[in-house]
Amino acid sequence: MKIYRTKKGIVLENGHDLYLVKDQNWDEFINDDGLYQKLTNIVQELAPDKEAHDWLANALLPPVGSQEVWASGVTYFRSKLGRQEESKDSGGGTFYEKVYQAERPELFMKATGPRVMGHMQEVRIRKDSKWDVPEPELTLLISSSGKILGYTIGNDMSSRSIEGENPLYLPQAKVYDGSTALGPCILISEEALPPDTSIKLEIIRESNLVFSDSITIDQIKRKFSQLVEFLYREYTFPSGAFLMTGTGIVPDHTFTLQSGDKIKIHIDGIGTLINMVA
Ligand code: DO4
Ligand code: MG
Repeated sequence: MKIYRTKKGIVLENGHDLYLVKDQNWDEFINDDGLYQKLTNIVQELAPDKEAHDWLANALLPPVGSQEVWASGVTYFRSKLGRQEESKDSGGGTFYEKVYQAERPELFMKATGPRVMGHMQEVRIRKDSKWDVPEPELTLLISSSGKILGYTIGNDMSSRSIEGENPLYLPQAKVYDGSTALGPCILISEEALPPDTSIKLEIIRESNLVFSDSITIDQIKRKFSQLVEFLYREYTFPSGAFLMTGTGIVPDHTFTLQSGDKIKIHIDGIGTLINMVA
């Protein structure tokens, strides 16, 4: 089952049916270890809203309230390689290899909820950056108790020139206005995603496909539960949290994003997140 945060309330999608749940506080609604069962009950009690198909696409909000969005780094081999290349003059050959192998994952704070862009909203490139990419990332919704409740699509917009110059510039490479997008919905599931779940990135420039690649989630080096365990070790999340799980797709060094590009990220079972570059 999928949930959407919209201007009219929370919309629940079950098969072809949509259900409008009004007057619910988003943070309280999603931060619930029994969320899947709650959705199952709603489907049994509420009649489908036939008109919701007509307005849903135009009423979408980013699927995040007051939750923080965190991100994982160097969880796929391709990310390790790409970062070693971009930082070879600043010693990246060793520290990215070390974090890829280490027990402790790289975790960083990406955005507070109100800063997150949603489906069809604009993301940004920093004005002081010369080399920029989107990072298409499966993103976990986690309750305040640390239970993985669901999955959404994340775009971890990144400046490769700033991160490559010095790893201590990571927060500036990663955290700026318009650097985070989530959506369009959250897949709520009691089951783990199938290992062959594919993440696909397409970048369209003036109607031409200028980049396309895909990866399956079984290529990730770490278990999602391990990432969550480290994130929650010494930090509390009163309304739950979102955790991006890292990118397995990195364009080669000749590619950089441009203003006007359209970024499409598709994840099997969840949907497609589209953002335009401002
Ligand atoms: O080490 C820097 C960030 C890595 C990252 O964002 C990723 O691997 O997705
Ligand atoms: Mg990333």
